[in-house]
Amino acid sequence: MSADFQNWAGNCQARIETFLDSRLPATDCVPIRLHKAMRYSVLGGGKRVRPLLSFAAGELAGADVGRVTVAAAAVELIHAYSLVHDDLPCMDDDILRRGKPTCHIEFDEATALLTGDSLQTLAFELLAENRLSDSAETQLTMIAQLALASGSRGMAGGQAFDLDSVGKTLALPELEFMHIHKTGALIRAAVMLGARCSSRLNEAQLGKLDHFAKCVGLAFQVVDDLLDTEATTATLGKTAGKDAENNKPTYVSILGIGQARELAEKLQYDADRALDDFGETAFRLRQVTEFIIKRKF
Ligand code: GRG
Repeated sequence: MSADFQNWAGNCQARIETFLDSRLPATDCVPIRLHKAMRYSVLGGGKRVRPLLSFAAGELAGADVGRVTVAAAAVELIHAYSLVHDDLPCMDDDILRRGKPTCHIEFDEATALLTGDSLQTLAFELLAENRLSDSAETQLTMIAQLALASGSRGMAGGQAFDLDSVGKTLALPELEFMHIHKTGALIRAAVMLGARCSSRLNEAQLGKLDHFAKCVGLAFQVVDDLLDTEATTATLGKTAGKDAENNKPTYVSILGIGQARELAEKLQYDADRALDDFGETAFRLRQVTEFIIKRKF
């Protein structure tokens, strides 16, 4: 990645870290164990891919960076909650996340459950108590969009489909349906909330951004499946090879490594085409897409 992108991404990551640090309850605030677990699960780790997408979409739309920071933080909190719950014994039962013990290993299962719940509600608290748009109606649309993306018709629904698919053979459209919900819905919300912090884009432009985000969401998952096969636990900071171990259908198990890599590149191409009308204003979104496709962890 270019030095310019690394510099920009580093600034975005620092901004989101500082904001989350300031809004997560302090560890001397009761209930202390829960607040420690929340901070443990959110701060000091992760690639912050979803916030990067929000910031890049916000830049394209000419949005106020303070507003985008709130929206990006809300999306990241939902993401962090999903990881904490996904690692629980009743789901993926994992012991390593972001290079350290998962929340329920470091604390306990009940605390991990409450941590996920509390991160989720904190996300909506942030969206409700900060001004994100000049239009109150748009702000409500943003809140509804994140709720829809997170719930049973979005991420949680995709997770239910995923749990149900263990040991089964899925056709490619079924796998795509699962990932459009499980991973893609939140990535779409990250892009759209960032863009909606400005009122400059019309519905047709928002539609193009949404199509871009859909392609990127799927590409993210294809690359995730490839990394689960090709990368090591040390590089990923989470247990590698879990999909095959758990007998889960993936893009690699269905297509093989070569075709899965080709699919990721085709999705990157489709994502880029969706941005054509935005010209140079979309260059950060193109860079974040490149980062998602080329990442090694
Ligand atoms: C428990 C409601 C509920 C949902 C869980 C998204 C999800 C559904 C689970 C996450 C498990 C997982 C490994 C999914 C595959 C794609 C994914 C979201 C990977 C992790 O995201 P990254 O790579 O993680 O952005 P970092 O740590 O960089 O933030």
